[in-house]
Amino acid sequence: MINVIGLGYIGLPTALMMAAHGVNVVGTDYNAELISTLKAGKTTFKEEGLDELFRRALLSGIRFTTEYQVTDTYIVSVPTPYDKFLKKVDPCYVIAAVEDVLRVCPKGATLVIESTVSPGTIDKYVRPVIERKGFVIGDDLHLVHAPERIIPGNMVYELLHNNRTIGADDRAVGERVKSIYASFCQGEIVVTDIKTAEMTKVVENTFRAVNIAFANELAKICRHDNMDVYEIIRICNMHPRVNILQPGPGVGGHCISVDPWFLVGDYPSLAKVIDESMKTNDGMPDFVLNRIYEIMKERQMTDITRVGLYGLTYKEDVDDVRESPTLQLLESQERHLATGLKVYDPFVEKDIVKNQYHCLEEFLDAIDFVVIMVKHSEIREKMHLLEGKVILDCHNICELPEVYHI
Ligand code: SAJ
Repeated sequence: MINVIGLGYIGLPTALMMAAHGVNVVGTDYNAELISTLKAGKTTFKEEGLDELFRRALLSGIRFTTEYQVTDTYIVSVPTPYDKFLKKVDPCYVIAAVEDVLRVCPKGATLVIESTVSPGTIDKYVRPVIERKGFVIGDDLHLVHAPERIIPGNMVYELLHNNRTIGADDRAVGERVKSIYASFCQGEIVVTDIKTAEMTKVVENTFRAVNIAFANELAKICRHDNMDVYEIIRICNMHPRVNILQPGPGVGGHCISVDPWFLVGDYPSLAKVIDESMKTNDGMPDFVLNRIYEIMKERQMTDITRVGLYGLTYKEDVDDVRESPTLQLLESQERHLATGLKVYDPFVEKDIVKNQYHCLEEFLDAIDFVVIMVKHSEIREKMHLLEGKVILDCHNICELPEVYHI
């Protein structure tokens, strides 16, 4: 039996996927409310294919509880927040979960950590916790790091098809864990050591962050000299060895906007390109705010309350608002002692910011100037509703005439 600890954005789909493929799974989370929602047969966030996977996992007998189980394999998928000021990972939830596993696990159990951690975290924080409790790693307990790689918005497909990395001290243990993941994963599963596995995960997200920063920097250069960044990127990408990403209003989510900072925090004098890239991405919401003021001036608009931000989530067609560029833009506006921007997002049902609307038509009636912060399918399908508005399109998705870009 596998006990998956932490049933959030990664732990839940992983537990469901294993169960749907015949693995005996118990999901544990300390959040009793979340467990009762799952026990009531409801998923806790929106994701393509998740409800169907949930149905299959229930049929296969998955169980949910707040209790840690006595079993031979644990998968820890708890959050790893980062300290914004120190730019370092905070392993407190991982450590707490490991301590709780140690309270119940039998001798010889395997502990797999899926949570993203910075390189060296397992050596520095996890091993000492295990050793302090009197466990001999490799004998009483086997340690493995299997970082998750799935992308919100396409999690179910990527769980099935992505290649995976398993880091283990002992090759045989790595191979055994590989066979568990192979119960559902159709991609290649590489077995390596723990520190390499930690580093690969952070490097993958850093690669994407640096490349998005490059696109954002190009957007700024092109804005400065009135060139069309999208046309330039489109043409450059026709070169066989060029593949530039897209500029946007900022980088959100709990991964790409966070993980690269671990490298800057740990190697401040070495991670120069990464540091600059992260600053470029973090500066994008402010850049958009300045564009809003610039366009208002050009259109002789003075009332900021007639301006609306479309989209609050960190990217399209997900309900996750962590590190969202829209939230960053609103914070920045408040720091300048200004407020009044209206906001709407079809995926955010609760009120989380001021002046938030829950109906697209009402939102549009209340504004003259719309800023497309997130390219949800909804706005792509209903673009005609924006006719007659001043439009700042941060994703180049709007084909109406006279649209402004970042
Ligand atoms: N973005 C751009 N321009 C682009 C692509 C993305 O501005 O060309 C922005 C998005 O709008 C969003 C942010 O970047 O705000 C991040 O979105 P994303 O879709 O690139 O990635 P995430 O954060 O949803 O998921 C990433 C993935 N990592 C990589 O692609 C290397 C995923 O595979 C990881 O599992 C996930 O991080 C994670 O959990 O670490």
